[in-house]
Amino acid sequence: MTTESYGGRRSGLGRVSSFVVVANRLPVDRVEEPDGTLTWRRSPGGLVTALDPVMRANKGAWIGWAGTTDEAPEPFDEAGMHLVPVRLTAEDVEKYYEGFSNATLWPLYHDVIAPPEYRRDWWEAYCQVNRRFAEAAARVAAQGALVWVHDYQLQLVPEMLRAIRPDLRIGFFLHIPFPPVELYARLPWRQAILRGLLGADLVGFQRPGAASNFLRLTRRLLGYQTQRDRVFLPDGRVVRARSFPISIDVGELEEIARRPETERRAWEIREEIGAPSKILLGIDRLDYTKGIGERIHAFAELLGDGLLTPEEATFIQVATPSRERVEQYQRLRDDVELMVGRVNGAYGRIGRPAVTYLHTSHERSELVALYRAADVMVVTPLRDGMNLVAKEYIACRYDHTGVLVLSEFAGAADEFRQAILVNPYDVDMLKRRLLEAIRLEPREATRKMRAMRRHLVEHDVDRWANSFLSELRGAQRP
Ligand code: ADQ
Repeated sequence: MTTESYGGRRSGLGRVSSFVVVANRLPVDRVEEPDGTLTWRRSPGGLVTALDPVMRANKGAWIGWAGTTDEAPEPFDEAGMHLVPVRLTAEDVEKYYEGFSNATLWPLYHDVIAPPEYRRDWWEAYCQVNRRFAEAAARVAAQGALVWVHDYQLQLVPEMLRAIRPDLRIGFFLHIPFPPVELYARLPWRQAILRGLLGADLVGFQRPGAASNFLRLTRRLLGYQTQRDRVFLPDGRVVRARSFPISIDVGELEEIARRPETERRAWEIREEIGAPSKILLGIDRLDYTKGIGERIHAFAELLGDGLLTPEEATFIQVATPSRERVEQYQRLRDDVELMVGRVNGAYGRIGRPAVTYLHTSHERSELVALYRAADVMVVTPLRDGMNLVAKEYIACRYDHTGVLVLSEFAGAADEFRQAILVNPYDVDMLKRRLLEAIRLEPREATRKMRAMRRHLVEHDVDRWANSFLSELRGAQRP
């Protein structure tokens, strides 16, 4: 990649970059300082960490929504990046983001765990907002630049951008699952979205199965020819589609995990919840795909059956607030909180809850202390693109202790066959796996954790970003 065009100008269009990321959100959050001034702080998200080295080396630009519905701020530089805010009105947020992205695509792509709603006005807003992002990218990208578009909110951007700027190399990465033909075919705008994605030179997925779903759909719904990971378009272009499993910054987490103050905090957490022999931990966005209710239900049955006592094991569930204006999420919160209340009413004691439930966001250091405190990490989504929490737990267990219970339906299950794998829909299996994890012999736990860490250390987030970008760079010149 070259940097020579950065800082240059394309007639009357302002600053341009040779590397451009397009994602729904900018990688910064607006914060108010104690003196009342408004500033930006880099958000803790994994994507910004992953792309940081490429962004700095190429003085990259990032196009995204700033998270408010006020007038979008002018482009600005922060944390070594050129940031270009895209404006969303309150109506855009309601229809493009909460509507089409999170109440149509999200449930459809996650196996229809919740019923998707198909509304034409949401689709129109999705098209309009995708066009706005594509136009912003077209203005910022230097001649021949590399543009990397992210996730389900922006699936039309590759095609729209290519129509304006055929000189660019365009990559797209989907962070969530891509559904099988039988489910995807329900989408009233199924062909338009496939065409949108095929505007890219390279389409990346978390799992090989998602890439094959996509390839099969281009044959079935568009009649295109495919060969292995390639799609042949009528205009002669060739698009590649394959899996690039995302990862995390292992070194950063391990460093925090090794700090004495982290160990102290982990010890404090154990004391504060009544010093149980085993701590089970769940950390998830409060989302119906994560299987939070299923795992608490299984844990409660184990207590009810007398197979576990709260002295032996307690559960900490961190459920990060998420999409709180979408109705399905409001209902989920009520259901989970009702369940936690019932379990604690039945099995908790004073100073010793059966389930400690936290509906809050936490500093990274506190999350790491929780990972250090947890004897068993319970990651049981009903469907998940990857699940970074599973990888974060493994990264923090530098001493090879701890047991991971992992859903077969998380992308991470492809990589961590040594985890205690479970079908979260099967409550009896979930109960058996939880017991197995709690009682796993330490030597066997160490053997499993060592193998999982070896894989993770070799496949960290730098490798993910580099492998995607080097393949994109090698894509056929437009
Ligand atoms: P998510 O569905 O958000 O991501 P996940 O991969 O687990 O799910 O990432 C969640 C992140 O949020 C983790 O880094 C975690 O540490 C952090 N987090 C969780 N609770 C928190 C809290 N209370 N406070 C602070 N941070 C918290 C989507 C897809 C996934 C895919 C990722 C990345 O749904 O399948 O793995 O993108 O591609």
